[in-house]
Amino acid sequence: MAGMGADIQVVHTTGRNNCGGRCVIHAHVRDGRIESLSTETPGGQAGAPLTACVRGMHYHKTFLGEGRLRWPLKRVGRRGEGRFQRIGWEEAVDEVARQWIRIRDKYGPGSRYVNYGTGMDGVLSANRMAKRLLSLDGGFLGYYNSYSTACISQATRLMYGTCQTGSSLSEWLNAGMILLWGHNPAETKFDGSMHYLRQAKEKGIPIVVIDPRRNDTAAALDAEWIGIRPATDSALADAMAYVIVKEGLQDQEFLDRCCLGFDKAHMPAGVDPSECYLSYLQGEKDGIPKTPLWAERITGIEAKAIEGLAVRYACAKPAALIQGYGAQRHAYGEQSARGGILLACLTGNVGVKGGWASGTADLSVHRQPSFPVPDNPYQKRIPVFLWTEAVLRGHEMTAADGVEGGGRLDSDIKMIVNLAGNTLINQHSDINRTARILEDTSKCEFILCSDLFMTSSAKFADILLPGVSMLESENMTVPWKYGDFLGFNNQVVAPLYEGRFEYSWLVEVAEKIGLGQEFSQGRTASQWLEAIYEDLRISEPELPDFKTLKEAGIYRYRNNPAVVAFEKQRQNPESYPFPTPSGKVEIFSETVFRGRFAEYFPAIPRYVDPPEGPKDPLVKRYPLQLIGWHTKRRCHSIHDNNLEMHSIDPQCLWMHPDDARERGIRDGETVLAWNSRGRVRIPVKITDRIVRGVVGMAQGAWYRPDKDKTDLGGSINVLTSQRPTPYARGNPQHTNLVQVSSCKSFGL
Ligand SMILES: Nc1nc2c(c(=O)[nH]1)N[C@H]1C(S)=C(S)[C@@H](COP(=O)(O)OP(=O)(O)OC[C@H]3O[C@@H](n4cnc5c(=O)[nH]c(N)nc54)[C@H](O)[C@@H]3O)O[C@H]1N2
Ligand SMILES: Nc1nc2c(c(=O)[nH]1)N[C@H]1C(S)=C(S)[C@@H](COP(=O)(O)OP(=O)(O)OC[C@H]3O[C@@H](n4cnc5c(=O)[nH]c(N)nc54)[C@H](O)[C@@H]3O)O[C@H]1N2
Ligand SMILES: [Mo]
Repeated sequence: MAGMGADIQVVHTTGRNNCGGRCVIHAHVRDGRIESLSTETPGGQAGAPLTACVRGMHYHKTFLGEGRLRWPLKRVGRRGEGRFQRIGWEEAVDEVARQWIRIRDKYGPGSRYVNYGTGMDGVLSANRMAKRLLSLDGGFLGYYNSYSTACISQATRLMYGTCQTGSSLSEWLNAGMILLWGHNPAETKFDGSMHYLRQAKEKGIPIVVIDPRRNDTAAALDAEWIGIRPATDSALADAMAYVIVKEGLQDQEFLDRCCLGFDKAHMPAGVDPSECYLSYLQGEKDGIPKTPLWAERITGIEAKAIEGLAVRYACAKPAALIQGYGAQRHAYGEQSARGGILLACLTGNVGVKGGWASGTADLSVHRQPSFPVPDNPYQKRIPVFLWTEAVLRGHEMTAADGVEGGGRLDSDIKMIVNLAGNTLINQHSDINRTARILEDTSKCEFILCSDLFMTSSAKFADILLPGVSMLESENMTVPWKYGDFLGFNNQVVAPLYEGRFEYSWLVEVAEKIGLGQEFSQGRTASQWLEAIYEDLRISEPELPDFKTLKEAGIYRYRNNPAVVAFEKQRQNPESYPFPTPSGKVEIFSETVFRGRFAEYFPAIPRYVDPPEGPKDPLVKRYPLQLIGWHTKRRCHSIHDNNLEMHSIDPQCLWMHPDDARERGIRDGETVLAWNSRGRVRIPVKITDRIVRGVVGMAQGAWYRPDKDKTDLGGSINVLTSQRPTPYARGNPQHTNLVQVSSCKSFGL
């Protein structure tokens, strides 16, 4: 792991945050201190380079900088107030073990919950380690879904039966056209996406970006931008489908052979054929053909532009419609995701080189290692977004709330383990509501947090433990999404203060509750990494020995077969059915049609007006749609306390010039954005890079309330809602209505 030069030692390592990529980092260390970081230069690597971006190059300044938690803390004030007292590690471990058992015995194992948190996105994830111990000692309430892809993943599974719908990114270079739909990899990375998109541009492949903002990707690639009203993507998809069918440009052969429910002739037996998608498009039941003009009124995109886009996409042959996750983190996010998949099927771009099946587009060519968690003896699971509901009224929650594993939950959540995560407050919706729920110590009785900093979530801990960053501990990393490598996260410097890697104190908790040997199997964290790696080498024989991986910090696989998703299914659907109940791509879902969702969730990918969308009567009071996005200068909330990063993308509210003029707002002034859930004070940026009627701010800024609970940090989750999406029960964090005024009008 180390190369020597004068008295500088170079340690090769990789990042482990959930930031859309992994970077190769060379840490230059002298006398146990990091002097600087460097990274690999692009060019010459097989596949996409892993050159660090601005976040990676700031790891040492963020993680070893100001404000680190120094020692274990115990709450002394009201919960959430942020008053703590220093305690020793022994007392902390004692208290954790005591509550762990007390709560299990009093309320049952299903009252214990490990909160979503992705600060440690390595093989040794603090959450998986905690789940291992909980599983060994009776179980815990599990969750499914993520904050990232709840809607798109459920939608993709509904239509294709799997989320493995991604092909090799090099296939983009075979496309006749690329549509980036709610996708902004110039900021969100998605591993090597920009590497291939830049090559596609050089080849002259037309690239179109569909987004309420002219995002950084559109700017970087000088791509055509189609500005859409948020949460209306499936209306655009419907109208594009309408045009494609009207012009006879659909791939009828693929639809007939591989899809269910497009037209009357291909509907499941026993279902009224006019429930099919084509009947809906033509307005057979509602009398409304889904024409470009119909969609113009909903999406704000001119009918002519919709027509042109539809024809170009259908004629490009093959074309890649690539969905980010931005259009699905919405109130009817399932439908925007299904709309993209529908278009890929309609144009026959599934299972062909240079096409793209759309949907989640997961791709795994190599086996991914993970830290072993034994089967959870308590089998019930909630949708991850509903954990606040499970604190409030878990004992009432059933399948109607998305509970899996049978029946009602046995208990409310009484203990939360929140390690390396900020979804306890900052990253979950409706911060004011969440805070009210957590402040009540008679509801959730014990909250355990570990972090590096006093985040808004950490303030809600009863016991708060100081962790160690990626520069002070070891881990192994896998690609974020598409990548052909395995990374090693080497320790570079000694732990700061009394910080400890979560594994080491979890072993002590395990010992206290009599499970030391079962939990650790006698291994240190390092030994676990080695054992997991050796197991991986059995199925990935080209991997080098452990020492070689560690020294290099990265291993790039040589053997990377090119993948085209669903190639076999397309060629021979009889022998290789799609993994859905019908064996076909389910444009019409009988599961939905006959299921308990049918009342409020359609069986086909059609547009539905979402709550807090542009047609909600609430627009009279809150006339602006508010969206968020993932900024290049943070990984969620990480780096926000690194002031050096602020100038890279100052936190501000994007607003269209006409909306600003109507409100007498000037560029750069501080405004108040509010709705019934909360208030944020934030400087405004007036720009025609965002469509009219829409405002937006990057998600992840630290919540900093003043004494009236007005947030001064620009934290969007003060304004977002906890209303789950209809089918996935996902997070609708980009669908919000707000009003914005100059602070001056309030005398502020
Ligand atoms: N720099 C950085 N990169 C990251 C992360 C980070 O925090 N920072 N986080 C990583 C993680 S965990 C994830 S899950 C991914 C998230 O990846 P995404 O969810 O794809 O990222 P977002 O920025 O939320 O959304 C992408 C784009 O969708 C647009 N958008 C919003 N609403 C709509 C809509 O209604 N319709 C359309 N068409 N577009 C819309 C946004 O303006 C944005 O430009 O990013 C990963 N990469
Ligand atoms: N409004 C809105 N909200 C969103 C989103 C959105 O688009 N809009 N995106 C959602 C998405 S996609 C996601 S994935 C979630 C992300 O939600 P989180 O995973 O909660 O996001 P982070 O802010 O990255 O939180 C990581 C925490 O871990 C800490 N940490 C970092 N490294 C270490 C370490 O080595 N050890 C320890 N102990 N702690 C560490 C950091 O200080 C930070 O507090 O947010 C979701 N929230
Ligand atoms: Mo995410």
